[in-house]
Amino acid sequence: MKRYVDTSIKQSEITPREIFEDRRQLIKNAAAGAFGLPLATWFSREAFAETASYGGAKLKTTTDSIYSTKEALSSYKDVTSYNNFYEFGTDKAEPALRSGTLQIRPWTLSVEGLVKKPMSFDIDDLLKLAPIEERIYRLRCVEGWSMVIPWDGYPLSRLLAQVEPLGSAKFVEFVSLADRKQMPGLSDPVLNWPYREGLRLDEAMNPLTLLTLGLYGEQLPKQSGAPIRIVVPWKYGFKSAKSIVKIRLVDQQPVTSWNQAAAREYGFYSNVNPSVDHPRWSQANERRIGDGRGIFSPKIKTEIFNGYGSQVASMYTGMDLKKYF
Ligand SMILES: Nc1nc2c(c(=O)[nH]1)N[C@H]1C(S)=C(S)[C@@H](COP(=O)(O)O)O[C@H]1N2
Ligand SMILES: [Mo]
Repeated sequence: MKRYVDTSIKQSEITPREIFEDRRQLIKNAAAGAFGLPLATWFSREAFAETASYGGAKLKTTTDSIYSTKEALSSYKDVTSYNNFYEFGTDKAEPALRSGTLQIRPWTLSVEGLVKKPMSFDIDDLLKLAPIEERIYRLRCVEGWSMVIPWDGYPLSRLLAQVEPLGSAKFVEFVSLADRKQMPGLSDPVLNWPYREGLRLDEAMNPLTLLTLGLYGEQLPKQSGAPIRIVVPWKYGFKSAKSIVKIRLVDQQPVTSWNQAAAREYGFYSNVNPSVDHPRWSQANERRIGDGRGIFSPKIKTEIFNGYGSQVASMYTGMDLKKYF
């Protein structure tokens, strides 16, 4: 695990976190059975309560099953405690432990660039802009694991319609918040901050691309990208930018943080594709996290476009997916 030397954190702020980590160790020991069964169940409920307390208010959602998978859900606990959110550290446990400093109100999302009507939206207005649907999507991380998550949001196209993209707009750029005071991971130059991602305009307009405000029926927990993130289920997880503050419509393919960090490893398209290996590992299989089978979860075969081919493959006809990986 990576160690942080973060000079932006005052001594007074370190102490509670260390206490918290001691407590986690206690909970881990308990979960491992060190204190016998009755206490172990109490401690694991306690661990759940601590991650759950990051969650926001309840959302009123409708269920639109045509976009949802019927596979077993990854547990709320796994969805909110095994995360990639490098602004809060590179270890999977760190976002849940360290994102408490993120300020999610007030929050403004600006939508600008090649649009007829550039607009800024307050997060509480975005919650009311369109009916919120619950969609159960697979999320496949480029690292080889996946989860099944009930996301709450509405198609990004609903937001883009408001600003009226110009004919010259060809791509959409997403920019995440980058504030050292709120995000301790920014002291690590592992990525070029702010976190930036992008899609081609037709990908952004695809009905699967979800402007995401919640999960499991509540507003997004901080570690999941509160208060607003993108979810693009047919692409590797890193395309789904968290805690975004800006959406820009542009005429050139935007520079993205992961592509900038290692262009050979993380292409702009990054469509899930079992037949295009990552330079350092195979992408043929994945391990499903949080389906209740723990470490006994068998490897499953990764599907082209993460199983969403019937809805997205036509956007790539004639494209060499090995070249445009
Ligand atoms: N801003 C930001 N967005 C991000 C990341 C990140 O580090 N920073 N990690 C990405 C990666 S690699 C994945 S797999 C998903 C993980 O989403 P989850 O933690 O909600 O499962 O978020 C993506 N979005
Ligand atoms: Mo990822």
